[in-house]
Amino acid sequence: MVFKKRMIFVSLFACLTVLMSLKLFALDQSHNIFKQRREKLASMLDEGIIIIKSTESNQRNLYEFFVPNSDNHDFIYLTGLETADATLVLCPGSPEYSEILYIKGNHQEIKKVAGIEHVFPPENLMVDLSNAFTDFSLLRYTQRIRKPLSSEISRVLYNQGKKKVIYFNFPRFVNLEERPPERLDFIHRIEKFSPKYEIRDASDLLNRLRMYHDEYGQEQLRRAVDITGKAIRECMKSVRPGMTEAQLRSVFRFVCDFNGTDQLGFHTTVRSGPRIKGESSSRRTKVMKEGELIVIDCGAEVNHYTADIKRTFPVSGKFTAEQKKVYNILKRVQEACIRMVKPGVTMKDLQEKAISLLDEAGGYGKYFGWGTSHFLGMDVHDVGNNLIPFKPGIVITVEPGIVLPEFSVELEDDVLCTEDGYEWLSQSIPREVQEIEEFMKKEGIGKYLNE
Ligand SMILES: [Mn+2]
Repeated sequence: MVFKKRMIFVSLFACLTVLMSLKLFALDQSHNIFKQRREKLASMLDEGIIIIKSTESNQRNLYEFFVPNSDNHDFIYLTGLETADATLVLCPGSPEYSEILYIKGNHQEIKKVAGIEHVFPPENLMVDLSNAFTDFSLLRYTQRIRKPLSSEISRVLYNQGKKKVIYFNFPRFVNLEERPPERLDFIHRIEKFSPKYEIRDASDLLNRLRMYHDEYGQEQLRRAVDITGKAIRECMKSVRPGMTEAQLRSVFRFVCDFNGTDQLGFHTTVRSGPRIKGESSSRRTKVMKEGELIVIDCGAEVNHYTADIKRTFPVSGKFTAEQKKVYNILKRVQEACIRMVKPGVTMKDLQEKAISLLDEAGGYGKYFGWGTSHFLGMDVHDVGNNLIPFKPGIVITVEPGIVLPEFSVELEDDVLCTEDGYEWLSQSIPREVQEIEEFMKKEGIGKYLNE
């Protein structure tokens, strides 16, 4: 009897263990951030399928902030993978084949990272889609059995209505002077087969998703800001008259690399002395002189998320009285704008506030010639609709400046909109005059580089 009881107990325990491990496995899968993102995207879809192609690089663009792999960010956002020649197909209308990935490499590993069950080599894509775009009801029963995936996509497309809707990742920016990206050939080829295909831009859905950062995205941004802060501090400690702007840029890059960034989110600017109108300042190499102010505009990138921060500090380690006065005006204006950030506020509100405060402080509004804010995320000027009121999860920069003929002061900070206000991600990077001057007395690595 005792023995039996023990047996029952042991089997119960074994059953529980199995159940618990299954539960854990299920939790693990549902906690895959990329899977969650795909499910959210799928829930926004009213009909059709989504095809997202990875890209090696995008068109040469007209904007300095559009980094070479910007076009790949949708694919990385949804899969966590950055392999070239890969295609993600989402077919939410199919219970069995809602997510399919065509990609090179170790498929077991890929399944784990992306949380996708159906992974195939890239060469299967055209065959599978050719079958899928053939009317399901025209297929013989044997074809349906042998090609379950294609039959499923076909069934979904043909059952949903008169139009066969395909969402596709078109580029965000257009440069008509350059050859169009190759992936557009693929979508145009599909379009030619039937007037029933309706090709829509997946960015209409993806922008609405990507502009509100999930926990994972927020965490990567905090890490990117943190490393950027370390590198800026090192630049403050390292600078001295006689050093070139390029040398200070290399200090920034070194500290970022040292702290494990994958790459920089955009080309670093180090500008000493006044801004010159029309000059592209990102590749300057000028020697920095006593009495000048330096503006550094920079951002480390962590897991494809970038910071975007500006600090202004004196080459000599000490602000002049005039520099200090103007700097403090800008600092107060920027702070007031940052403290405005909360749900419901718009970018236009911040812009108007910045201009009016700069004007009140002594007519400085006319010395500020760019936008106060832009979205920040995987791209340094990230996707999102900048006309609608803020909601929790958006991350913006707040970056007013005062550009005088003699010198310019510029500050840029990264701010997350929360439920009831904001989180100032870059607040701890030195910005008070006294704090900067004290900090600059310390020895930095740049001071030893010419020994
Ligand atoms: Mn910026």
